[in-house]
Amino acid sequence: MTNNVTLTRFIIEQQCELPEASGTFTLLLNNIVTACKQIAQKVSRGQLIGVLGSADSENVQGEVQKKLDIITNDIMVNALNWTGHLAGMASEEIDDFIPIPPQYKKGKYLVLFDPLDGSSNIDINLAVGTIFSVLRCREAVEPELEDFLRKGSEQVCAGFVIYGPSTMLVLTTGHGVNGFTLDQDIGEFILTHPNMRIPEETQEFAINMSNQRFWESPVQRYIEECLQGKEGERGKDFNMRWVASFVADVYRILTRGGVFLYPLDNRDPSKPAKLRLMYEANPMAFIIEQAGGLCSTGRERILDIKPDGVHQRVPVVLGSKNEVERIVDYHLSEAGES
Ligand code: AFP
Repeated sequence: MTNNVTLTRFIIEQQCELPEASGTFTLLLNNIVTACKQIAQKVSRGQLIGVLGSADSENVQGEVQKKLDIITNDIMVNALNWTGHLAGMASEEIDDFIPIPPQYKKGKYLVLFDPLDGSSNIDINLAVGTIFSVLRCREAVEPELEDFLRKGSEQVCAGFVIYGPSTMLVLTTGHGVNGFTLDQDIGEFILTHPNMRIPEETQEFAINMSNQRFWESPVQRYIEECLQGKEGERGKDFNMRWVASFVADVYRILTRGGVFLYPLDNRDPSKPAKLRLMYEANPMAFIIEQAGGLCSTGRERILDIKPDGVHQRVPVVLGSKNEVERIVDYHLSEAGES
């Protein structure tokens, strides 16, 4: 325990180190965190308040929505739209970006979020989470789509809250990565994991093996070498994990290293990738790089991608630096580029 530094104290102390800071960002972050506390309460109550199961509707991705997908989306929108800090929002659950209602003052930030990542796990009581990304926006204008389509390297903040055995917030504003545990008794996030760093080496990979026949050859090669263990090319045995909840797999990698792959696959040519760039890959890439790891599509740095849509999907390879570099090398050498 680090002498009970609350999130509020932590972000105000960070703000004090930035002479140009107006305090607006600190207030915005506090609003986002308050929304996540409300989501934590709904998720933990589960069937006691009848929020599990399907909503019998589809989102813009054509995916069946869980009741909690809709409930958590509404919590995020209603916790942020009145604050006067935002020019607009975007959500996995909503087709177009979300403008600020005319009765509220607009601000200079955009927030993009997946309100409940891993929601296919909610009915089986596995960890799920909220992922958010904060961008700056042109001031005193109605935001347009182009204002949202910024490279991940332009994010001013990224974070996620994992609703697991503990409710934890992982946050970066570009000055390292810090983890906070929700103290349910006082309703405050407490700094418990300062300066999180990812080991450069690992012996643990995360991938959905059921898609193996659809992968490109560099990924086939990498996973095959891992499976060959110490008798094979790698000379060491590997362990495998797959939670099918991005926040849970990423949090594990932040705490003990590892490599996560959701690669391109040719299962459905209309959806060659699964994870969404703007509110899943980009915020996680910012966090992973700030913790000393790497995040790539296999061919290019995620944070360098110029988005062409709010719901654009990308292949993701992230985690321990040396493993990601190896996987990228396999992709580039196959293309004769390394
Ligand atoms: P859901 O939010 O629909 O559960 O999707 C979760 C997710 O986007 C990401 O959190 C997981 O890493 C990935 O999908 C799991 O995908 P598979 O179910 O295809 O393994």
